[in-house]
Amino acid sequence: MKKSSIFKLSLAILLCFSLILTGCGNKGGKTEDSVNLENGIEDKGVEVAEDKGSNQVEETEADEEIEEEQDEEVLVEGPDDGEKNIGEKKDQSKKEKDNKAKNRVENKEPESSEDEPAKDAKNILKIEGSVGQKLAFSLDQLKSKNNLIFKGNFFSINNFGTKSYTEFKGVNLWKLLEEAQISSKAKTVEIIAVDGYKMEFTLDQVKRQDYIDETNPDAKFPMIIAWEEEGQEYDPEEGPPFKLIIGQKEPGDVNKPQWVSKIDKILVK
Ligand SMILES: Nc1nc2c(c(=O)[nH]1)N[C@H]1C(S)=C(S)[C@@H](COP(=O)(O)O)O[C@H]1N2
Ligand SMILES: [Mo]
Repeated sequence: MKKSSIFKLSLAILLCFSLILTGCGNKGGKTEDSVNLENGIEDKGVEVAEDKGSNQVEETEADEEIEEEQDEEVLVEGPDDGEKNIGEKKDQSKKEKDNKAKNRVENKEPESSEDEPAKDAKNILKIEGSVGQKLAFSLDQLKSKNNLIFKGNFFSINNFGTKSYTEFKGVNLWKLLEEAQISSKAKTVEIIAVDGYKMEFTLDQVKRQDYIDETNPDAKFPMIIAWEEEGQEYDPEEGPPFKLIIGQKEPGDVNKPQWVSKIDKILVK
């Protein structure tokens, strides 16, 4: 009697053991599936991040207009759900910053492996297209244009509605283009950055010398190519030390996305 129950018990244990083993086999399969699934998600995550990155890089005036519309929506929604929007904005700007940091790293990597003279040659501001004279300026050459220099505290709104003031020093873009003998047939001016980010402006927009700061009725700004921000020159190791700055066209104008950092070229069309 005892012996047979021990036998039954060991049979049961054996059965359990083999069930567990089979179970493990299935589990193993599932684990593989879930690894694949995770990879799938990870891949998608990377794709999204890359998409975002390239969107940002290839931001055009049309995109910017979409951003402006989105921003208007946010502003309209604002009073209804203030706190939530603020949270979302913070989250979005963080993502934006992360993306920018990512872009920066990606841009910097190939540079740092190259030799010094090539890097210096890269940091030249070019003016090309419908101009009587193709021009190219080093930072020092641009800084020596005393009669074109403008310094001011620019008010800005970004596409998430964040407002700020930033002091910039640089040259008056329209005066610089006059110096390059811009063609009387020219229609637009495109500002192109080394990362592919670009903004196109009509000639009237570039000529305008009275961009506003919605918070300061006395302030008037031209479009400038800045080399100094908050009293600090841009680090030439991080790319061309030239940034296009524009004030607001009218109150509420989301002007910050129109700024173009690390300018490679000004193309007159
Ligand atoms: N070259 C370059 N310029 C750029 C961008 C960019 O991704 N690349 N982003 C634009 C956007 S969306 C904004 S809001 C502003 C941010 O300006 P900041 O760098 O002074 O914060 O830069 C603009 N200029
Ligand atoms: Mo932005």
